Amino acid sequence: MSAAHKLSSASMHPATEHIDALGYHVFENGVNVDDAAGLLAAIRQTRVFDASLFLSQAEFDANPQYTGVNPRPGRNLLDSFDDYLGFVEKDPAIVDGLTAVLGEGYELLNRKIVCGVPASAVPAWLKRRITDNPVNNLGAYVRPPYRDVTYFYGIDFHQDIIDFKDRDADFVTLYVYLHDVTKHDAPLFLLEDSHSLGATLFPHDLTRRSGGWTYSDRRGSSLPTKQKMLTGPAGYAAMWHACTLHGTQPDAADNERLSLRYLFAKAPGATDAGIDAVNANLRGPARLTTTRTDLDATGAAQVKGNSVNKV
Ligand SMILES: O=C(O)CCC(=O)C(=O)O
Ligand SMILES: [Fe+2]
Repeated sequence: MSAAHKLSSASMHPATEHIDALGYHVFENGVNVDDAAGLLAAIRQTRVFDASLFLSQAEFDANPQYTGVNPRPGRNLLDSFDDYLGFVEKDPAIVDGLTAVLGEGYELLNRKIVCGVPASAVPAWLKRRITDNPVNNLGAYVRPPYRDVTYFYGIDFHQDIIDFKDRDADFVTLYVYLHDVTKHDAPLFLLEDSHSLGATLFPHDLTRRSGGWTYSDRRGSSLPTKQKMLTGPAGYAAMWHACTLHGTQPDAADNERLSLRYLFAKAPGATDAGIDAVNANLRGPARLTTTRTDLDATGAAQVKGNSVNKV
């Protein structure tokens, strides 16, 4: 932890310390690997993760819909495995870490399956259309019954608060890998300490430097940030602050990457949450009224360009 950061002794849990100092925390033992493999097999039973996921160009162009294309209550494949999810949601180390950071009574805000779509599964017409878009969430192009999972073909560096204008960064993202993720499986890239400038507008101001990036908040502060690649075995679990910059490159492997993505928030009124101590150390705001400028009024990309693909 840098000398500039101060946490009260009540906040001295490794998960809180790591999120304060670096913006993320890796759970040393992950979650049960056999349970992760079992869930992965069950997910793979539901569909083939290939080009059959997608609308044809003519079908898409007849009526382009860019919003309402993500999992939602009633159309969320992960919810159908509710009975099975104790291996994550009740794992003692996960519960302990979340309780330290978010306080007793923390809440599940959102959970879903994320698929990193392999290059081989993306139709050529679609690849041409989306190359270098900053956010390649493919939901708009996916056949409606399959929109119970979120599909990415890379996403530029962003903060997960991007989806929560007018909300404080009082939540964390928990990611769980269901199979081994190497550098070839579209691993998450995190920018260390990037949370410390608080919430900033997407697309972010990042300039490449050796081993990482210079990150500016466009408010007069900037910092050098190291890039951390999250690779690990099945059951690997990590969580990060809502202002921690992270992204993925398009999946160059032959196989899809299937992961679990959870958002957990502090309970209203919790007084014992480490996140409050972390946020007191931020050098910028913990919330924004506008979080992104890359979309037009229909939700289509109106900005091209992408940093994470230049890593
Ligand atoms: O899984 C990915 O490819 C990136 C996803 C991500 O950053 C997110 O879901 O917020
Ligand atoms: Fe994210």
